[in-house]
Amino acid sequence: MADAQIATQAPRIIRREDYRAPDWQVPEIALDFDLDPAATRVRARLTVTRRGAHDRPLVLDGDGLTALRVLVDGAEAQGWSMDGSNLVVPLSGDAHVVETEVEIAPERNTQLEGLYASGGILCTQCEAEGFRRITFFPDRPDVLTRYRVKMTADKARFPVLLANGDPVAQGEIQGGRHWAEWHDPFPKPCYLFALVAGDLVANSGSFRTMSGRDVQLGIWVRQPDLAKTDHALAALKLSMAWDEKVYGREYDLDVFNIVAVDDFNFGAMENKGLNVFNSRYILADPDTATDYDYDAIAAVVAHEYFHNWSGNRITCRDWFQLSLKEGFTVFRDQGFSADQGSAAVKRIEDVRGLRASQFPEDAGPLAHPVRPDEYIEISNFYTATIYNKGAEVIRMMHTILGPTKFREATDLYFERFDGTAATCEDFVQCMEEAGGVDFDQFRRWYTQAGTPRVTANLAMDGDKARLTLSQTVPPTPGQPVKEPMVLPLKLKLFGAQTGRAMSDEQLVLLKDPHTEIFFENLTEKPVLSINRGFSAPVVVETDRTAADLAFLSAHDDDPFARYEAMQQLMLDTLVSSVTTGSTDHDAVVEAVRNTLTDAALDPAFVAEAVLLPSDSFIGDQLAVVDPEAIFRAREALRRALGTVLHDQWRTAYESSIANRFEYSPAAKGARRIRSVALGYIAASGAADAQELAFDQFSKADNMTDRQGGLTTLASGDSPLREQALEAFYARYRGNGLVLDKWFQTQALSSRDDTPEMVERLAGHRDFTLANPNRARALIGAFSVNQRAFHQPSGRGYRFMADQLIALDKLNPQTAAKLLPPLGRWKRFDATRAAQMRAELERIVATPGLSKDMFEQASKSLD
Ligand code: B3K
Ligand code: ZN
Repeated sequence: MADAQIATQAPRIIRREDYRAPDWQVPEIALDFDLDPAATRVRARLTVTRRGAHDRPLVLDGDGLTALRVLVDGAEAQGWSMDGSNLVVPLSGDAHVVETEVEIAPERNTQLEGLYASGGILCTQCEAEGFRRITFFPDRPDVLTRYRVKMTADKARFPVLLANGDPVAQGEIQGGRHWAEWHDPFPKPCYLFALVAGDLVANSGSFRTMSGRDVQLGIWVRQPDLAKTDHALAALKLSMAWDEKVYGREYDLDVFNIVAVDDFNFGAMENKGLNVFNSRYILADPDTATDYDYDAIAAVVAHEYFHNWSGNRITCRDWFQLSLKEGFTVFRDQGFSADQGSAAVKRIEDVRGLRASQFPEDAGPLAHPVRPDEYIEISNFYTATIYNKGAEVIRMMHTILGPTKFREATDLYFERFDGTAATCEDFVQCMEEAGGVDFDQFRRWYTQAGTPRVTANLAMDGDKARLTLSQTVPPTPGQPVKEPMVLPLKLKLFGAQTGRAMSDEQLVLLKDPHTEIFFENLTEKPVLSINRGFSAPVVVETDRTAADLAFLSAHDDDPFARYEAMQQLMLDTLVSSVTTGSTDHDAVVEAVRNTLTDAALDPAFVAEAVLLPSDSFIGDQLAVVDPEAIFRAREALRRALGTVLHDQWRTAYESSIANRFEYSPAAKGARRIRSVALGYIAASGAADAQELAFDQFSKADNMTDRQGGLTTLASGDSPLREQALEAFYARYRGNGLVLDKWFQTQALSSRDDTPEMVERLAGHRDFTLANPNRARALIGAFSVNQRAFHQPSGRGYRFMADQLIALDKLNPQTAAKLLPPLGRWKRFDATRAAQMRAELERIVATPGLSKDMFEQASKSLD
């Protein structure tokens, strides 16, 4: 671990308002790597030019580096010094060549930032500030540089040497070593630098761009994984074609390589021409990957590819602008995925994800605007707010402008800012100019944190109706008072008797705190369908009755709104069970029956629509979360649904049995409804449910069905449970990605003994904190298992804090990312809150805590 990462007393706060353009630019760099896992020599030759009239020295960021040599224009540099971990070089002229040499030890890099080793592969991760752990450099995204990279390594251990751009030369030298040189013609910030050295093989392909250039594609993995790369390669080609068709953007280099590694802090990284991926987002075959995995692989491959324009060709001026590339690129990958299968199901999944991760973030101690104003550690800001709320903000602009003007606006943005480091403001201005709109007030989406709440009440008066809309934005840390937002709300009225649409869908831009909208000449009582397609990322409260919601769940012509009405009906029922003890399940049961027996519906949609809201989403609706009561209420409703609709679940289960695995939207939908039906059959307590699950588990020819069976068994208490877990372990013990599922499935179990079981699993021989996927599979999954994590004894909190303290010593970034569930103490009763706070205090008091963890834990205590 590098000492420089350790927080001193008061870590420095970086503020957006302090932004200043760089003093020195670096138009060119030549890097020379003498690669060795234990000791890698890095020589850097920077051409630097003074920017503007000033006499400030060149300051090069470093983190844990010792300068072995510093040269200026070929001679030993005079008067250079260290300022903390940074190298300061006084320069007299306006242009110089500065050379440095350092030595680093990739195999000892457990933070997985900078140059590190993963399973015998040497690879890099530089975003956001990892390049400074490789060499001295102005490590900020507004310094754009052309890179020439030479790598020399042992040929037997590292036969493949890759870097950004195109390969330009290679050769052999004595002692079994070889070298390769790559050149990237596109100036880029250093966070997009990458190199990989390893014993790798490629699944190769090619893509002809719309202007007729052929691009060589390679998905690089270790030999045994080669057979699992076809899906990723196919997804890459689809993404390249989609970006041409939908955004008019074509790839710009002659090669595009992706490398998969097992140890990675997040999903993947969009380095120019050389994406590095967490292997879980590349490797797939039917035996080891679920449909969810297949979809996620395609989405992440697309996301990283799309960054080539939204992120790389146009990058961020500073890290406060992170959502400029991330929000926009998530919006783009969502569009891609929607076009590959069911757009409605994709929207449902995305909204569910937003509610599961972003809404709680916006309501908690770590809430921050889409464009934050300050941070201590930028790695903590790769959040659901920056990514997913950021994507919703782009989506709202798309909704307001309409597809044609939106495309004109993105064309303008790409043309105007290509090759530069831009800001969120630049993007919004392009939207305004091309769209002919005024986004003055809309900009608050970038500055105000918190999820807006809308109330909508529809009152009937003769043949007229009045819709009253109000909005508020709750206070968040540092922002006690909020201004009204611009909320694009799609709405429509349906006749309660006939089910007919009574109006066209209209887009209302709610800008004021209160607005009234009138409807005339109504021939029957209307039912309100609002925020259709989830047109604004807000919470909507209406005075709609259970009957209204049941009606919409059966008759709305927007599939998302149908889903939403059903969710609201379920949520209202569950909240009233928790708060009043009511056990009236009839409205939900009948609505689910209607959906389940509606032959016109896509089974994939049905499977989503009949799922109950999660424990934690139910908790989010309550003033104080009562995990036990929520769990009981949800289980009771599940049992009622399982029992009353027993025959329908059996029919759904049996009619969705496929004979052979196929990855198609229809086959995926069948598998999805099958596992959902199995869950309800088990919830009914049917005598044969566990056998049925075991049968599905044992006979499955694909991981989706196998894991579906295992998930049901893992929450049950039949002897088949242990048998299945053992069989699964024995079958996949050599496959890390599948073992992650084994850990995760147990951590998500609804059994009473899950906390003890998770503690035992943390001592399992296959558990390690050194691998981020494994840490997330056990600790991350456990922390979102609401009832288990919040068990009244507080042992879940203690366990979590112990694990986070241990992980922080190895990998601060991944540890800090896992902290938020422990920080939400304000949402719980006094006893739990005190226990959670005590663990947060223990974390903050840990000697040598990273600044990553310090920021997350100390902010959570406020
Ligand atoms: N840009 C990277 C994320 C980097 C995270 C650094 N802590 C992957 C992505 O969003 O595409
Ligand atoms: Zn991204």
